[in-house]
Amino acid sequence: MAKIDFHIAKRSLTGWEDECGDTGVAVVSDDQCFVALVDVLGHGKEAYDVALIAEKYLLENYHLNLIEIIKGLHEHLKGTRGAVAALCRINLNDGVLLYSGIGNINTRVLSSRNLILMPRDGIIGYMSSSPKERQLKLYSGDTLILTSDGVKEHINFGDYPELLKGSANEIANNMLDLFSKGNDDSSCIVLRYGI
Ligand SMILES: [Mn+2]
Repeated sequence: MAKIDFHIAKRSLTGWEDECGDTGVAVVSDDQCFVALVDVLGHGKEAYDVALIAEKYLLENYHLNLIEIIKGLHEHLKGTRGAVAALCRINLNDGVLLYSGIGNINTRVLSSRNLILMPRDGIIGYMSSSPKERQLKLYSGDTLILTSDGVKEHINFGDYPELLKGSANEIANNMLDLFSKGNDDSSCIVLRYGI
């Protein structure tokens, strides 16, 4: 089974932990790792409250298939301001990564390759959209990075040769230090595969 190192970093725009509308979930169970990044629309206390609802839903339902999770979360968040989210499940035996995303969360696999996993448009809990699942294979040395739209989207990782060399914790925090836009909550999940 592949070893992994992962970390969730998030910062609210205001600096208060209970005013962050971004949240991340990571669960390792048996030979699988589930990670999800959620960005509730807007920011502040109201967004934080919805983020907690989404977080709880994901922690209770992470074992379902990704499409079911997104559909369930959509129902669960109806009546709220809505959210965008990206979900990944990684099989630690063969490196197969399943991905499904709705809305503006940036999901990348970096290594020798530089892959971007494209979400479908929509807002979970508000504007229904039919989620799609995509599959790819992770190889030893790959780094999966999810960022909310409070983080710059176009990053030339070649300009930051040291960035991907740290632990998941260091990479996630450096991503926010370097690339937070400063006008929204910002968050980043980093998962290093096969270290
Ligand atoms: Mn945002």
